[in-house]
Amino acid sequence: MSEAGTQASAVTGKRAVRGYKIVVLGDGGVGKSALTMQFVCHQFLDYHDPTIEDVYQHQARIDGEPAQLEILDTAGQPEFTAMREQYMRAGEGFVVCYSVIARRSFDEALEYKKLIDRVRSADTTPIVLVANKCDLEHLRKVSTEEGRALASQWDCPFFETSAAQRVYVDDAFHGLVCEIRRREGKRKQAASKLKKAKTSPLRQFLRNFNVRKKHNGPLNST
Ligand SMILES: Nc1nc2c(ncn2[C@@H]2O[C@H](COP(=O)(O)OP(=O)(O)OP(=O)(O)O)[C@@H](O)[C@H]2O)c(=O)[nH]1
Ligand SMILES: [Mg+2]
Repeated sequence: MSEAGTQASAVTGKRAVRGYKIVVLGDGGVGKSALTMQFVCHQFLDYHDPTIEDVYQHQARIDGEPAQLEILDTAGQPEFTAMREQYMRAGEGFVVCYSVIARRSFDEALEYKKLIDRVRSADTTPIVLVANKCDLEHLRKVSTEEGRALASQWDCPFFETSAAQRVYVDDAFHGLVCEIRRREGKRKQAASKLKKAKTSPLRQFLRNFNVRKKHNGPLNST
């Protein structure tokens, strides 16, 4: 069993575990449900039952820190995509998937990213790019280099996965949590810098100086 499954109960009850709202996106049939099922239940879904919307809860220990993941497995089929903008607003991080055997799904991944950027109007949304079905090498239509180049353009981690063979599945989900934490850390650092700047010795000096001036009147007055 992987680290994700075994260490979950060890952290329960000690202190509040940080929750992460994760959304799995991508074209129909790329393997979103299969990846999610492999990650959460260690089972391969070997048939295609188009998803409308499913939510999974999963506890894991990621980089030594406990995490409670709420994973939303979304619909790739266009007839079920009415809620798309709502969950794009609610999600904290996104697993954007395509299939290495379907060129169209790679183009669709770009469309999903555009939509995320439009809905969230920020370039700091945590994302991982996932190229699934890498076990089907003989049917490959999208090269590893193309995936890597796209991820570098998006400034996000990239994983080639196989839900069928459980290749890099945990890494992709864990990678997203690390990405959320990294960006959160950056935000906190920036906020604390700003706070420090507001109370810098120079600001303090100027504030005191202005108070003195108010009390004593202008310095050159006689
Ligand atoms: N060989 C192989 N087949 C896979 C892999 N992942 C998924 N599949 C198969 O691809 C088909 C579609 O998988 P799903 O997980 O249902 O795809 P989905 O993205 O959830 O599809 P929608 O819910 O319709 O959006 C199924 O028959 C899976 O068994 C993989 O890594 N390798
Ligand atoms: Mg599905």
